[in-house]
Amino acid sequence: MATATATNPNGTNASAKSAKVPMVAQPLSNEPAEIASNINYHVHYSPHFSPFKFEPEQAFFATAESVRDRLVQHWDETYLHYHKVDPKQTYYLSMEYLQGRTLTNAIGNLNVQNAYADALNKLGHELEEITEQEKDAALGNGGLGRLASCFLDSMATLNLPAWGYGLRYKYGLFKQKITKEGQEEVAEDWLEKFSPWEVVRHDLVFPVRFFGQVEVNPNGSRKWVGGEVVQALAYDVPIPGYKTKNTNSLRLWEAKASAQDFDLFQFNDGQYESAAQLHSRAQQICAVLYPGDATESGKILRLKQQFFLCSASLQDIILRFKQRKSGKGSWQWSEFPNKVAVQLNDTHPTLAVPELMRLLMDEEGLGWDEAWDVTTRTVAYTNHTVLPEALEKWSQTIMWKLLPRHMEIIQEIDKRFIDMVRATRSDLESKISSMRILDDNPQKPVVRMANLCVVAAHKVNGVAQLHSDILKAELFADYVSIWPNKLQNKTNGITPRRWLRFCNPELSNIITKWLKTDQWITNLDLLVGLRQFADNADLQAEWASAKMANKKRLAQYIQRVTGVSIDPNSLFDIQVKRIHEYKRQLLNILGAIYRYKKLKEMSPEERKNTTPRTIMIGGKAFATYTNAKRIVKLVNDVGDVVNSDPEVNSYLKVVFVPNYNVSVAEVLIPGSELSQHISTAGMEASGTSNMKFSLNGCLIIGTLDGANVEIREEIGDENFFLFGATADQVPGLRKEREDGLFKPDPRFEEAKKFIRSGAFGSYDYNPLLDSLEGNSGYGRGDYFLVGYDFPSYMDAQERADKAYKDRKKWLKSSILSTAGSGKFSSDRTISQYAKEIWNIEECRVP
Ligand code: F58
Repeated sequence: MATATATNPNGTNASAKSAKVPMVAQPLSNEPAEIASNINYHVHYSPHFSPFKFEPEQAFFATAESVRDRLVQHWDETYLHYHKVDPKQTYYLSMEYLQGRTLTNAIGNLNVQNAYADALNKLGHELEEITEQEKDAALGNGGLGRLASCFLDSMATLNLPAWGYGLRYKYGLFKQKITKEGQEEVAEDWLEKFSPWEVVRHDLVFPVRFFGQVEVNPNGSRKWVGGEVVQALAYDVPIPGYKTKNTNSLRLWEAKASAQDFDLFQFNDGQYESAAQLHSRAQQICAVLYPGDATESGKILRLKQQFFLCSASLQDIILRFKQRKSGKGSWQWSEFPNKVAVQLNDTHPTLAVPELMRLLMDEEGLGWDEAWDVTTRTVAYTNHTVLPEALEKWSQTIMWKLLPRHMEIIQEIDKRFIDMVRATRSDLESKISSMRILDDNPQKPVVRMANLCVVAAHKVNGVAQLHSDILKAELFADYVSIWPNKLQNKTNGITPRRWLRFCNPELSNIITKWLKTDQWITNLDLLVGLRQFADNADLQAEWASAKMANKKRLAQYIQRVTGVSIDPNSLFDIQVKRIHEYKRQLLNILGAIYRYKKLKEMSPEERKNTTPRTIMIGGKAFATYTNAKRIVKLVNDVGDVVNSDPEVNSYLKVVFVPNYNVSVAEVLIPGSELSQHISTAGMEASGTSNMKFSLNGCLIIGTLDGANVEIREEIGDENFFLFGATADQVPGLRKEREDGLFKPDPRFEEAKKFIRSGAFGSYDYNPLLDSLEGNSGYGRGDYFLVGYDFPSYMDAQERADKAYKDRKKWLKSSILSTAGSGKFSSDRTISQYAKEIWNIEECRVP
């Protein structure tokens, strides 16, 4: 028999070892030997590669398939149980999910890590190496997408009957390459081989129409006809809860055209492109996450994606409502909101509102009032931003073209809203034009999606207390005066499974040991129990050694991906998030530049008194966001100079971490000691990485913005390096700047001048630096207050340097950071949504 050999780092021959393990399907066994047999069964009977190959890649796919076996069992039981009990269910509609890898999380939630590690050993492999084979599922841009994924984990863990709906993009978020020019985007095909986690449901296909026209029937009813129709096909991904049978679904839609749409005659006539026109148009829909929308065709494509998600999901939801056991063909539509909650993750799925109205009226025959009552009692909306440029507005012209019936419905919602305000609130007359859904500005008529959401949703929420307060006081203030109870806060959270238990097993074991229970994994408030030991020398020693192990692992990673060697004894200072001017990576790097300059000016003796630091910055810039890309380039250029400067490079390193994603975060966060959350106050809705860092015992340097405010409240202000203007000062400070009253700190001027001197190469940084100059004008006048906050930022950094020297005190703060992070579990967030918005309850699979 020809046997391909695979040699793992231990030098064992995996193929030879696996040849001794029988190939038997034993999907549910917990015995390592039987799990090994089951993996081997998949290697041979679910083949995806040439026979007899058993390298880590093959081992990963076979392992994943064997894990999927047991997930399928739980999944089917969950489906049946929900069908039997028929509880109210939540459907979370999101254009984005940042799932990351699944294997570690799945075997962790199923509590079979050790059994799988042993099984893989029997097959000549190491679990850690196998998990590294998996590609991240990156169907999202950043915080909003990752939040959706944390929510799915919590919904399943809390045994809630709740599903996710999204799109199955072929190319998720781009891969970031760093070249001499700076960031380069490369398409990442996460499905290139295939995803072992998804299951295609060939029986779940729904037609989705675009373009066409509205036909009026003799009885006055209206129907959307013509245009192009593509099919939405369901791919389900199992979402296992932690140590529970409940396994929910993430349903991702894929767009397809049918065989009838293929023009065989044209094809045989050599007209290949036009023969398959609809097929290629269908393929475009799920081709990429967030297609560029600078052009009209890009805008239409993005709108198509949004509608595709909404229409397919709602048709599915309605079908399931009708198929309920208790429905028996005589369902009452007024019951729909008692069985269905639809949550809109930002405005991207807003079209769910007119689509539900259309389906109820035009397909199911309901009248306007009844359909509106059902829709508004069903739908709720989460806002994730106050940045005006990020509030979605769609051109009415494009909307009429693509979705004519929906525009009629939106017009009617708008009209009725105005009538209601006029009839009940004459005092708001002057506000109507800004509260309306349609902005009829003849230059550029648009639909304001956030306004449509607020009018149609029964609940609207912000994602941190400060953010929700700003929504109530500013963006949505006028609506609050009409519907005082509609606006809520739901402070974001993160799943403690992925973000502590699985990414940081060293620290998790210490926590479990000291708390004498591992219940904290599902009841994160128990972490407060660590407070009483914060000064304990034994705990501190264990804590420090876990941190050191994680720092060493991180240093190895940095060496591997950048070639830069960093010192695990230096202070590891990390800022990782999307690159955006409001997040102020520029403030960070200007601070680093100033630090470098001062180090250069010091004598060797003086340098010895400083706190050695490794500053790591990572994140992706939107492909078309020029200033963000210049920041990426600057960080890389500064790193090149600083890291190769023998005078100072044992006191300072600056590293740009390429291609930041969920898996990279899982290595960075456990090894962090200080992390930067330094947005201009009032601009970051919440932030969620701040919670991940804090949970892993990392101290925060930050502004009073987003969830930082609540984190600081929980962990204690003495454990937080606070600086900067507050949200309510910001408008006044901008005004002062416009009036020419701003006096820059000399340290700030010195840092900028140093860049302009060419110290970091010949790239032209003037356009970037000019954004910090002047008092007004587009892209000028330091809108994000980098200059204003610079001195207090530098002072806070100095406090951090000092604090790091007092080891005991630092460790105590680190322990207290973890101890105070209980509030930021997404289990808490989701319980609040379940109770205060969705009105759903646990439905545990026995
Ligand atoms: C983020 N929004 C917020 N949007 O910025 C962050 O403060 C918050 O913690 C997080 O949501 C979760 O609530 C966000 O990530 C996007 O990625 C948009 C997606 C669509 C294109 C524009 C960016």
